[in-house]
Amino acid sequence: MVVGVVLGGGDRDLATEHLEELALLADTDGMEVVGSLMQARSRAEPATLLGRGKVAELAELAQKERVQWLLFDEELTPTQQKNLEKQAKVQVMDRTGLILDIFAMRARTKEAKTQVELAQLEYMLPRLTGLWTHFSRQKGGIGLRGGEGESQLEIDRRIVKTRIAALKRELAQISKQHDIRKQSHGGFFRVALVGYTNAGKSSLLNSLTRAGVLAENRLFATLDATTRLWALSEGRQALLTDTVGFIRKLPHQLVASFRSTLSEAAEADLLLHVVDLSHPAWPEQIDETRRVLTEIGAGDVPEIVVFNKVDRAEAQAALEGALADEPGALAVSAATGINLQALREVVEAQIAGPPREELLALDAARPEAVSLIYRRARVVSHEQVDGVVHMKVQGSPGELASLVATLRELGALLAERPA
Ligand SMILES: Nc1nc2c(ncn2[C@@H]2O[C@H](COP(=O)(O)OP(=O)(O)OP(=O)(O)O)[C@@H](O)[C@H]2O)c(=O)[nH]1
Ligand SMILES: [Mg+2]
Repeated sequence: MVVGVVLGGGDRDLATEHLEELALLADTDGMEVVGSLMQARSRAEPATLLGRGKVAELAELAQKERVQWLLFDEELTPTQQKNLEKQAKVQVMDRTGLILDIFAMRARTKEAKTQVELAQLEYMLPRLTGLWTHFSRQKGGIGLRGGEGESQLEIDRRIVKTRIAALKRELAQISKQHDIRKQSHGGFFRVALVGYTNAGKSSLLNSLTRAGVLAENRLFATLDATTRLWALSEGRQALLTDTVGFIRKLPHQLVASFRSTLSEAAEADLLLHVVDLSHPAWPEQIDETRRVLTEIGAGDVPEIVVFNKVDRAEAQAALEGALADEPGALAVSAATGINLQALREVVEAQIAGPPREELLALDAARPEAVSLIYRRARVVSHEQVDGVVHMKVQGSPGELASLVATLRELGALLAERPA
């Protein structure tokens, strides 16, 4: 059963929409939603979020409907969660816990699995109390004899902390290997597909590059970044990367542990921000996506909004207003191919783009890098101070991006910033 709380005269329609999304998350996690309940309160009850009467009502409903989980859209403190479980006599999880569970279920690669486990343990650590027995049950061996006393708790905490440290080391190792792999992007212009979960990012990657990645009507179908070569006109190519989708209240533990996967967006030359225009909450989904992009350091990467699923009637109805709201946006359908050629052209124009200027600092002991710059961009100024060559260069965004990438690969670049 899904439960929502509207606090202090908040927007009820919005809360209903969030509750519907929570039900969709539950479905993705393999649960069957048997009912939903919404309560308006002036403020949260510190101990139980809801009032005593409402909790009793929930307990009764849960028993009648043989509910196994109460899912709260509101974030619960560890204490609230414990108290609710005790009083409603049924397991309680909040949106964060549910999202973590889905990620755990969907993780396939070693990296994704490590990232999810880290996020789960970070989430679990403050919730490890005598009453929170899921962990002891899961790991079997920990609770040796019944007593869930103070010392047992401390042992559990220590085990979790040790594991967290080990996972962090493992991830650091994996991300080092990533860095090596990333350097070999060969100076290609890099485009990343970003957006709310289920917007159609993987479908677009498939339609544009015949990638054959999994696309389905489930939340978080994609947990790993997939990169494919994207053939543009006149034999030119760019790299197109599919990324993990975002959602409202994406757990900060996940954002932190998925940093290396999410960095694909921060390091791209261009973001295609895919939006499901047939979804009633598309404006909020745009805001949420931009919020996460800022959080992961991708806020400054140029973005093209791509309204997807325009083959659907709901999207058609919203189209005119949406295009007026988001100047520069494009409406496409990954499913039917509408406007995909136009999307290609817009990206090509972006690669060619109006000329930009960059300031580059290079090691003066690398003259071959300096001459490379003269061959690949227009040099506006050039001076040398204390063994460092400072150059101001001009070129299209695509040219500059691939030039900078090449200089990095050569190990000759000391610093770089827009002029
Ligand atoms: N009608 C229609 N459906 C589409 C279109 N593009 C994608 N879909 C459907 O939308 C659902 C989600 O598509 P995905 O490509 O998996 O979405 P995603 O953004 O990769 O989602 P996550 O990986 O979960 O973040 C699938 O059922 C697709 O078939 C489209 O242009 N039109
Ligand atoms: Mg996907």
